[in-house]
Amino acid sequence: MNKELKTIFSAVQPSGFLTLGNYLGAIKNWIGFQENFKCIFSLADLHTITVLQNPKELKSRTKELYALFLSCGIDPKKSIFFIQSQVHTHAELSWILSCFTSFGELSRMTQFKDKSQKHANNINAGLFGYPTLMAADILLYNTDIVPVGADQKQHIEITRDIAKRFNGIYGEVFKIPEEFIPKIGARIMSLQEPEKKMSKSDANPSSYIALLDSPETIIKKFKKAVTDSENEVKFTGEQTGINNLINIYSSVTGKTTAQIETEFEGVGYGKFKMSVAQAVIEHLKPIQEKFSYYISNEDYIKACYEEAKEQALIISERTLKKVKEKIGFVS
Ligand code: ATP
Ligand code: LTN
Repeated sequence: MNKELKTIFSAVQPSGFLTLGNYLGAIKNWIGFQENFKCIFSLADLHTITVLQNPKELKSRTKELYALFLSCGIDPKKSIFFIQSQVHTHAELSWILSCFTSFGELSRMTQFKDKSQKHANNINAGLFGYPTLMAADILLYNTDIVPVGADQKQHIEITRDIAKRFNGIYGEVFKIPEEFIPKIGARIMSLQEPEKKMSKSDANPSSYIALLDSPETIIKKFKKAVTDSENEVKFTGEQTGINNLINIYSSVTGKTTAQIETEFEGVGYGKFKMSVAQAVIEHLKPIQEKFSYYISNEDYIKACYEEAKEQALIISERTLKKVKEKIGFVS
C-alpha cells in the first residue's frame, strides 16, 4: 500500500440485513475509493451490542455481512476490511478517549436521543458513550476522510473535537479527520414513513429494501411505498415519498432529477414505482449472484478477515502505543 495515499476509514454495524440506504449512502462510495486511497473498512460489532443481540444471530450475521461487502465490491487485496471486535485497540482507545469527552457533548448526540427512545428499556452506558468508540475507530488509523451517510455527521464532528482536545493537551498525536457525505444517496428514507431514514433495524420490513431481497419482494415493497396524492413525478427537495423514490432511481441509474422528470412526464406514480423497482433489481442482481458464491466459501471469508485483523493491528497498535506514552502509562 502506497504511503503517500490519503487514508479512508469507515464502518457499518452488523445490526441487521444491509439496506439500500446503507448501500447507496455508504458502501457504493467505498468501492470507488479503493483505487485512489488507502482504505480501511470495518464491521463495527462492538457498536452493535449497545442494543441486546442474540449471540448466534450476531455471529452468523457478521459473517454474512462480510460476504455481502465482498459481493458489493470491497476488495481484500486493495483494502483492509476487518471485524472490529477482533482488534483489541478499539475498545482500549475508546476508554481513554471517554476520559476526554464530556457528559454534555455526549448528551447532545441526536443518535443517542433517537436510540434511547427506541430502546427505552436498555439505555446503557455503551449507547451513551458510542461516539468515543467511533472516535477511536477513526483516530487509530490516522484517517483523513470518513465516508458516511448524513446521519453520522455529528459523530465525526465530536471525533474532531475529542482529537483536538487531546492534541491540545499532549501535542499532535491524532490526525483531524473530515467527513465525506455523498450528494446523492446520503439520506435514503423509509418507504413507509418518508420522514424517517431507511434503517436496517426498523421493525417493519416494508420500510426498507434489503440488498438480498428477491425481485418479487422488491416489486411488492415499491408498490406499497407511501406517496402523496399528487401523482406527478416531480422533485421538490422536500422529505416526501416521491422525492425519496426519485432519489433512489437517480442513485441507481445515474440520471439527474431533471432527466427523470422528463422521462416520467405525464406518467403516474404506479408506473414510476415499477421502473424504480426494476432499476433496483437490475442494480442488485450482480451483487446477489456474487453473494451466493462467497457465502458458500467460508474458508476464504475467514482467511480474508484473519489477514485484515493482522494488518489493522499493526497500524492501530502503533497509534495506541503513542497515546499511552503521552498519557504517562508505564510501558
Ligand atoms: P441501525 O438501524 O442499526 O441504526 P443503519 O441502517 O442506520 O443501522 P448503520 O450501520 O448505522 O445503519 O450505518 C451504516 C452506514 O450507512 C453509515 O455510513 C450510515 O450513514 C449509512 N446509512 C444508514 N442508513 C442510511 C440511509 N437511510 N441513507 C443513506 N445512508 C445511510
Ligand atoms: N456509527 C456508525 C458506524 C460506525 C462508523 C465508525 C462509521 C462505527 N464506527 C467509524 C464511520 C467511522 C453508524 O452507526 N452508522
